[in-house]
Amino acid sequence: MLCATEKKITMKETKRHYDAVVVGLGKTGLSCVRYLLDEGLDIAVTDSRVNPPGLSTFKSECTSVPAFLGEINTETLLSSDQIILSPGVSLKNEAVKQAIAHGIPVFGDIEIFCQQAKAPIIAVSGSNGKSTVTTLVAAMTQQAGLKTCVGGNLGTPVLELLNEGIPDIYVLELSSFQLETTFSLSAHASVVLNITPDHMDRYANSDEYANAKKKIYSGNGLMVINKDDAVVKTMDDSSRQSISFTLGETDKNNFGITKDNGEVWLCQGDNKIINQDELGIKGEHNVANALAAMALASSVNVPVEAMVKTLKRFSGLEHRCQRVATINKVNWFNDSKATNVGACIASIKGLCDLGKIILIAGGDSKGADLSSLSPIIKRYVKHVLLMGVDAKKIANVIDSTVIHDFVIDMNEAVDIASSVAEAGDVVLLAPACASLDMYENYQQRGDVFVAAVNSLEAR
Ligand code: UMA
Ligand code: ADP
Repeated sequence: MLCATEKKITMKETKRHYDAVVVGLGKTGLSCVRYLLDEGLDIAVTDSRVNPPGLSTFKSECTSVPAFLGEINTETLLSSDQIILSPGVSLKNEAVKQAIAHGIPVFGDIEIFCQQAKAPIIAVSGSNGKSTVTTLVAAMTQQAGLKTCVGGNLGTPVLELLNEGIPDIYVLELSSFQLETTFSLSAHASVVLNITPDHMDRYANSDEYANAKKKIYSGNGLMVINKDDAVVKTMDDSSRQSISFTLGETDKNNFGITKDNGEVWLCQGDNKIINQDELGIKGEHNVANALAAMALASSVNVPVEAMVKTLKRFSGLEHRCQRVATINKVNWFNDSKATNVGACIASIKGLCDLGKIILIAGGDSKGADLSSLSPIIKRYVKHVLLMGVDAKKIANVIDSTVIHDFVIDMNEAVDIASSVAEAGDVVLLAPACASLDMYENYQQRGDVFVAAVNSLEAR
């Protein structure tokens, strides 16, 4: 795989033969193109979009590489020795299926990385908490003096990390999409943080989604297991080395919680490590994230002092349950990254102690079953403001006792929230949906929310 062919085949453009074809010209595709050109391969790219995001950079950097845009070009795929698939494209894509049927190897950037990486990998997956835990683990290993490279689904395509020299450790966030096309991963330590339904527009059922995530445990490294998650627990393999975390009492060398005189401690076995109140990140789900991060960091002997220092200092990533403002005793929170039902529920549970919630939700539900939102909204939410393509679908699961309104955009949502909020209430953007029907990404959605809230302050 991935060798430059010695013979040069000269045919007409449409009939050419390629060493590799890159499918998708987003961040990943562009990083693959650069990597493969550096390896001296004869390549082409194809993308179903007419104007994919990486196009202008590609045009300026790669003048000799043909690009087939507007559809994933079957003929181009069939004229290649191998296909490098971007995570945004499913293995079930018709053209990709045809290539697989012709015996052409199809894999992703993570697979190439696994074959080339010369340092151990800590790998993080799960439906929610991936970015938080990946960032925490990387901060802990750095704090312990280990040269750390961090990337993957978090944002930096993994092949770019190979340009940074050999570190002591790679910390990678891996999505189910990336894991689908990865075959050689044998991480030093890995975790599936939790499984709640997501991306049901891409998977036939939740088993298929969970099985993609399970691939993170391939190989023979340390398995970090969430004992509180029914699906993750079944992934544990008794023939392998494993360590667990739980929000309950713990045992032996595992990570969990101990309650002492009304205080809650995060522990390893009997060893109290940090008081919950000292964590920079808040909410029960973040206690689980902190425990998972410590379990992973312990696999490379990060000292407890480095873990504690990191957990005190790290107050969370942007767009994840961030307090934006307090106006007239109403707290405004941005959790634009709550792009699925599980994240929205965690968000509401994490903030419900502060006051009654006015929830801004909606967008593209990605085919999810939204019914589990119903009881949590009924219990903690007094008013819901709904936007986006699946606004009606959410409205259908809201109990009739909870007021809900449809809004055209974020400004209207913020205006209505501001007019109905009373002192002590919480206004929470936690959409339970992807943003792509209305915004470029979740960051832009969060930025628009923050700007609208700030404009209230200025009035
Ligand atoms: N697309 C097409 N046609 C194509 C190729 C892509 O329509 O031919 C669409 C996809 O369906 C998707 C979008 O374009 O909606 C982006 O896909 P991509 O594969 O080009 O994405 P990249 O820009 O390469 O970014 C990817 C990850 N995106 C996805 O998996 C959709 C980024 O994760 C990741 O940070 C980046 O690689 C670097 O590793 C983002 C994400 O949304 C944050 N991930 C999903 C999630 O977290 O839920 C899995
Ligand atoms: P991911 O990278 O998996 O999307 P993030 O760390 O970016 O996860 O968090 C996204 C959102 O998911 C958070 O704002 C929060 O609402 C929710 N969340 C984070 N950690 C957890 C967890 N352990 N369990 C459930 N929900 C979580």
